[in-house]
Amino acid sequence: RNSRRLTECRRDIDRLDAPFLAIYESLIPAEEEKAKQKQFLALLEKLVCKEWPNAKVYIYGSCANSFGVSKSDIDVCLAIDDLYINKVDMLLKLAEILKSDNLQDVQALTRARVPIVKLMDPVTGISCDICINNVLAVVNTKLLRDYGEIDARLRQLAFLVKHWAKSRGVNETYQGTLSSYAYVLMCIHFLQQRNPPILPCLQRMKPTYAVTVDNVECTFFDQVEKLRDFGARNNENISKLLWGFFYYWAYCHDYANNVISVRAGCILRKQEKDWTRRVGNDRHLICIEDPFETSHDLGRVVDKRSIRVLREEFERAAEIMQYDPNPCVALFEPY
Ligand code: 3AT
Ligand code: MG
Repeated sequence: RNSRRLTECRRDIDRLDAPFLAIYESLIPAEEEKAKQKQFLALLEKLVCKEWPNAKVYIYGSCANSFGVSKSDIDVCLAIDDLYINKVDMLLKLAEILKSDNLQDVQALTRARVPIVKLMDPVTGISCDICINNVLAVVNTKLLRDYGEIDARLRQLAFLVKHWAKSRGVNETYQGTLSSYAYVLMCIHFLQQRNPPILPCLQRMKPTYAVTVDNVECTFFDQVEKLRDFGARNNENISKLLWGFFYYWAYCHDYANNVISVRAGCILRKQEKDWTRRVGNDRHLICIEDPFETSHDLGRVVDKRSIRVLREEFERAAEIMQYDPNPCVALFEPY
């Protein structure tokens, strides 16, 4: 498999920097889009608070973690401090309220792993998923956003990786490939591992932020404005990093033994996590530890078929980054 392992980065890699940055910039949502999201959120808050005055409305996911490309769906979490709440009943009630306010395509998906209401706002064209009390997702959203503020290269890398994954059809958890959340964690881990590092490990620094959610203690250093120079000793640019990212996942990652961990800021062994064999549907064929729910492997959706698809795509991308005369086109070719 690795017989064509590359060794050194192509000489003209710097030439690719401007075109990759241009693609990154074309993916950033316009201010106008952000304003529409705010407008939509205000409407939602009004409708929710009428029925549940104690509920709080949070956005999480890519619209709040700074890794959202233009036209992303909004992920919303209703937080309600009531132990006896029945999520399914609440979602059904919510769906009713939203329908009667003329929102479109309102659907309650109450049997999903995370039950949600889906809808579309005809005024702004925004699609949205609403869940209840998924507060850990709100906290992991903050962790990602804080990492995003440390070094601009993380956002550039993550946008390009997500764009690649969507173009190549490997951002489909229903088909056994990885979530956007997993890809962003892979990018953070990768930048923690550069030499010199471009990102620190916020969860190993003195905590300045601490919450306990669903019995999980979430603590990390969040005064990221103090870390703006952290990656200054590393002057790798985005094209080199994108090349390195695919090179790592194509040829360097030890899929049989290793787990990547943003929490620990290093590679862990599958052995120490007891992720060495299939348990139920968790096959651990590519292991990405959730930063807070550490027993949770974000690669668990990946099966025997999809791991092949993923690794072939990493290899394809690595070869394009190394040899293709015009990688900015070939990399994102629709599959
Ligand atoms: P897109 O731009 O929508 O592709 P996203 O970051 O919004 O990217 P998702 O819509 O897949 O990603 O997920 C929304 C958020 O839900 C992201 C993260 O805060 C949380 N999340 C997603 N998958 C998991 C997971 N397996 N475990 C814990 N949190 C998750
Ligand atoms: Mg999303």
